[in-house]
Amino acid sequence: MTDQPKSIVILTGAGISAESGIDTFRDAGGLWEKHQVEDVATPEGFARDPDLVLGFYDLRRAALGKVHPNEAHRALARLEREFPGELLLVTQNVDDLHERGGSDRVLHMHGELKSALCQSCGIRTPWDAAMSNRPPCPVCQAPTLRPDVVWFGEMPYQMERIYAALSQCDLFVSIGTSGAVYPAAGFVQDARAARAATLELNLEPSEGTHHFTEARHGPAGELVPQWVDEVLGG
Ligand code: BJW
Repeated sequence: MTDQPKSIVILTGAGISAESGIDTFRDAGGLWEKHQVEDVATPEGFARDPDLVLGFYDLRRAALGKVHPNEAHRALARLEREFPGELLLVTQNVDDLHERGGSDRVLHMHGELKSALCQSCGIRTPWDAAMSNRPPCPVCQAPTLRPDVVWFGEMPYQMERIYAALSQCDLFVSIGTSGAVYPAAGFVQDARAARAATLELNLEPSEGTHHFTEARHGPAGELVPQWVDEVLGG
């Protein structure tokens, strides 16, 4: 690993929030064992059965009130405060635990549970309430709000900014993600094309673990604070 990185891109996935009590997607007992992905995480599933999809996200949004950030979220917030170089924190997670852990600059490439997207006027607006009761859009009043999350077949947010950061970073770190979903799963190769060092911090080897120059396996709540200590010099 680069001893003193100047520009770091961090990608987080569901594993970083697992120790906070939020289910991952693909682990045993994860969300995709309880729900069909094509029913709840595709535009086609939403068109077929909006009540099912709105209810699925209403439950997950409400559950955020019962969970708290863990040591891994807090360590990344400390890194944001104390690292003197460039840092981009990209999360695939739709929860708000990075923000509640103290990170001020988080790029949610797969959207956010606490945001609504109006299918009529296209506005994205902070949203903390249910949607299955079809509330009106605060801007155009149409009852056409959907969760502001990125489903399969949709374009993730801010890809230009992410690719620009990957092309200039000297360290890419992937935390708590299975490497099963693109384009995020390809970031390690994008970073390597830019000659960056690449580090995986995950409970177990991810699907793309062989692409990383270094991989450490264990719970994020232990690995991430240790790594942040190393970067900041103890
Ligand atoms: C711990 C831990 C602990 C546990 N400590 N670790 C064929 C080939 C290639 C690509 C495609 C293809 N067919 C279709 C595609 C594209 C498709 C795709 O990737 N499909 C795959 C199934 C193959 N992708 C898309 O459609 C995306 N859009 C797109 O590609 O647009 C075109 C484009 C073109 C060019 C450039 C850019 C774009 C959109 C993907 C949207 C994904 N949406 C979801 C739902 C979001 C809303 C919601 O939350 O409900 O995003 S799916 C779900 O998976 C969610 C997650 O963000 C995402 C990734 O999951 P994640 O975070 O990795 O979780 P898990 O559960 O998989 O893994 C958890 C990991 O943590 C595990 O490894 C554990 O071991 C570990 N862990 N506890 C540390 N304590």
